[in-house]
Amino acid sequence: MRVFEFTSAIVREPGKSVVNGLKSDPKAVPTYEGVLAEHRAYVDALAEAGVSVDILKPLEGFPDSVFVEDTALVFREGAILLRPGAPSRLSEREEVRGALARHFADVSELGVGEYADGGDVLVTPETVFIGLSARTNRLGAEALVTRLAALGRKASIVQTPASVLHFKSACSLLSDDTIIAAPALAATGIFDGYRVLQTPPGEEAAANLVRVNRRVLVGKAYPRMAELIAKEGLEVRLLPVGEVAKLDAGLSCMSLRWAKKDEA
Ligand code: CIR
Repeated sequence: MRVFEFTSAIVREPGKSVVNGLKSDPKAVPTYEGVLAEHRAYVDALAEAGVSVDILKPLEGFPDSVFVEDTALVFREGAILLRPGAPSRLSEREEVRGALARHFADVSELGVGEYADGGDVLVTPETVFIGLSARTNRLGAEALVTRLAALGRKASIVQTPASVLHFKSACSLLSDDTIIAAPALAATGIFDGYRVLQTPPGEEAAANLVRVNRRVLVGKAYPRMAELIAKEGLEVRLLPVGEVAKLDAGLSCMSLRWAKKDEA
């Protein structure tokens, strides 16, 4: 099952309120124009990679809603509406419900008390890793295992390193059997059986990259990571992420990606 071949994506344009998004560093203040420019470059890169992008309207009431990845999991077989773990983000799920219904016949959802952010979920061909974190609780993770089984996916509950917000802040899938991981996560052994490429020293945040078809979207600030990916024979598309990084976000957070049946 190829899990990095995508025909379709949902994104949400940032609102001006994005400058009030959640962040761990109070001194890091992004600008609306900066986030908007990074978002536009990202949408262009998805389109250039052959993905058809559904762009949802900005939501001023939800500063973090540009990080649409945290609201749902999407597969060619169907979608799962999540329950984001940050109180200010919980109702973002209601705002994405309509878009999911437009694209998927089968949409299940997490129930009351079952919290999970999409940023804590790494999909590989064999297993879906669900990282417990400050946003994803055990009830949510266990409920997800059941919902994923209904879509024919095996899942495994793991621990997100305490140093990062989301599991995928520290890892991503590069190919069917290759995972990019920050050293702290690679050292846990949870990816035993996969080929693991570690992020170069000082470029740990580069772990949040996105493989889209033959292309890999990589943060512009990570030249050594880009070099490593190019050596793997994949096309690198460098993207600016300095402003979204101030909101503890990266490239994967800004889209929901899937392959439509019979297209990929
Ligand atoms: C948050 O704290 O929820 C946002 N400021 C950043 C979300 C990043 N999402 C992701 O990594 N999937």
